[in-house]
Amino acid sequence: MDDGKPVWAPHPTDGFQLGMIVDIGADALTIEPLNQKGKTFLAPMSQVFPAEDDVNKHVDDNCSLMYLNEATLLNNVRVRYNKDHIYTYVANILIAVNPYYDIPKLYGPDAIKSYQGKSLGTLPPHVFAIADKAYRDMKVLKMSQSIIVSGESGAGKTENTKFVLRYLTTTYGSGQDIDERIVEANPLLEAFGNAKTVRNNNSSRFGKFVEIHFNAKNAVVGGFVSHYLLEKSRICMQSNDERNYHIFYRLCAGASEDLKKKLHLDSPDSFRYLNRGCTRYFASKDSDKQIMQNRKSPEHIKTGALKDPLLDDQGDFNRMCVAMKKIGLNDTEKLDLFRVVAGVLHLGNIDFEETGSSSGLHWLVPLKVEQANNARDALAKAVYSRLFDHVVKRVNQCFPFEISSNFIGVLDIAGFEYFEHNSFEQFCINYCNEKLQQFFNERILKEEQELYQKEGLGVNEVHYVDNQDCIDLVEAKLVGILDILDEENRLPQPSDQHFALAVHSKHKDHFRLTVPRKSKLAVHRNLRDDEGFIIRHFAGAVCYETTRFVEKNNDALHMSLESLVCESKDKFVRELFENSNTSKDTKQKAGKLSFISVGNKFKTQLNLLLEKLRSTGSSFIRCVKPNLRMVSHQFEGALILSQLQCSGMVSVLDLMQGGFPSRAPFHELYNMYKQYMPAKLTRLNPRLFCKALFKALGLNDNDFKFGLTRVFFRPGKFAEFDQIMKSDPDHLAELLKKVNKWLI
Ligand code: AD9
Ligand code: MG
Repeated sequence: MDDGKPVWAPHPTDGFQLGMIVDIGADALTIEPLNQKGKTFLAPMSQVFPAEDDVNKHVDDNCSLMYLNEATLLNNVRVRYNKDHIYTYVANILIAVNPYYDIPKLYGPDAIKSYQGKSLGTLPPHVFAIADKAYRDMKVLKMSQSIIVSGESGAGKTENTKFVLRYLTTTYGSGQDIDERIVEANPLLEAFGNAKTVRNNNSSRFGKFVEIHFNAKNAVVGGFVSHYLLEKSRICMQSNDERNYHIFYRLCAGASEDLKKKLHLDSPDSFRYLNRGCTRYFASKDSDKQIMQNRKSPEHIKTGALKDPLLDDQGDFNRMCVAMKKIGLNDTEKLDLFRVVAGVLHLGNIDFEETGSSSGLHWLVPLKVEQANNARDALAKAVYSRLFDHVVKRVNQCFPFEISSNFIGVLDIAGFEYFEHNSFEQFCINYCNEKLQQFFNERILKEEQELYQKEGLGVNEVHYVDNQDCIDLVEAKLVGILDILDEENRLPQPSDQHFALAVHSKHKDHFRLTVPRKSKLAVHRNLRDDEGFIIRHFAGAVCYETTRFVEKNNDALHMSLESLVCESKDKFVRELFENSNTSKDTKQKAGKLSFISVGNKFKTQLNLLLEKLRSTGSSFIRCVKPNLRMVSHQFEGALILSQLQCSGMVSVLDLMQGGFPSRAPFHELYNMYKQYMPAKLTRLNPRLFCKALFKALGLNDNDFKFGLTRVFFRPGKFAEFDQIMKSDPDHLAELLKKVNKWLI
């Protein structure tokens, strides 16, 4: 690298900065920043990268740069972002930076039209191009496709998912209600499953896989939504500056006077579950006390999250009602939903007093005040999560399909999470991300190298860390953390401490697991061994605090409450619980708290999802959050760099640097271009045909390689080739002459 040219060296906030190497030590380089002459610093060798000659140049596909590394990728993404080019390819992977404002015309009807039928790379990078590729692959390969959208909270997953759905239904719809319904289902799902958090004003608190189904003629025939892990703790309690699910506020703000009267609705301040006052009433656990102490003054509660100037609850209510109508919900169904939502709010306002006598609420009395409060909250969570299940089920009924040939599925699920305090929710979501990362590795890295090998290309092997050991640590039968937790849940007196100790004792020497006390990795060294564990994930080490793991892993209601709802006078409420997973086993244990495992249900769902993903062709969209302030035109390099690293892009770049990311089978090229060729040439077999063509085109030998069944192109070279073939008739005419001559 030391050829007198500037290099990229680490920078604490920008990610990388340009500098000159002024000295080379044993394992560190001395760097002089270009913009701070005379002021040198040391940088580890492994974190200094060659820079492109022109650092202001940007390219659509990062693979067409000379040097593929994390610094040139970050720089390319930065230059593009500053010009509103928020999308960038790394071969077939799409990087999408959240612009935090509406870029004019980026998603308009003209844009939608222009991407139709265009192969990847012929137009500027776009989420529409990925959607169209998935569609074309489905059609040509007669195989279902999936698009995996990932990224941290607020990175733009849900917005990009919606663009994919809109693109596919608009472009390849059947012109019937169904197209619109697939798009209009979103406002309803978001009303019940999204909330304002400190990271995103419209944060999805559940994961989803949306399938659009197509018939044999490749037109849209219906859809199906699967959902994962709705965050239940939010229903009863929210952190500072966060809100409960949108629907609660929207209903309070948007319901007609009539409806408000009927449902006894008032302003959100009057409900414990919305004014976040619930912890005041049962702050007996340390964690709750902590939360209470962190809370600001009551004034803050009034002006803060409840009436958020950024959110228009009333307008959103009306928009949601329009969406409900469009997807075919009638007034009764609508009222059913609203009634239960209001019911949850009223439930939250129930207070308990220690009376010593058996008067009061029949089902709840034998408990202490704290226990009764907990039971009330458990009931509220159960009712709301059943309601959410119902909403998804109802949405699925509005775009049914009988015959489907193939589908395109879009996965919108939270990315790797690493907070100051990490609990069961983060544990589950990070486990999920380990599985998805493995799938990504399989598709992008492993299969790629296997293909090179099979085709006899002799490319250097790229090493990447297989994370099967981490996945096993979580999901292996009996010894995996999920099973250890279930075992704890089944004990007569389960405890979070006992669970944490069991995890440590079963995995004493596991490379991926360590006790908080010993770790240099985590800020949580003050945590005791029976209070948590640290897992080394592919994207970094995370310390999980095991307080409440046992409680959060249990989906079962106290039997008395289960009977209460099952005997409800309200038919709709009864139905919500009718198909609940209350097994016979549960019924026999009447009176006791039975156990339904949340973790293992998620594991089963996840394994089904991965099985499905493995049976499809796949595309990846990596969403990136440019800054923590949620504002436009602000590129925080270091923050973005760590997201690119977490998403596994770095190993991809390593692979691409030495590899051939685009390829095309001989017969495909033959079919694609034979119409432009003279008869003499088309009589050749596809392989010879391609050889003749490439020779005649005078392509640079370094740009491609002939494998056994296909041609491989260097980063960015296939699009160039395709361009020449399709768009330049003069050149083509010249070419034909050459080919003829060469054949003779
Ligand atoms: V979370 O994990 O559900 O908390 P997401 O889904 O990754 O998160 P989301 O798609 O909700 O993030 O995007 C956050 C906000 O960024 C949106 O509400 C928009 O205001 C903004 N956004 C995201 N993508 C775009 C875009 N392509 N154009 C304009 C955007 N604004
Ligand atoms: Mg989202």
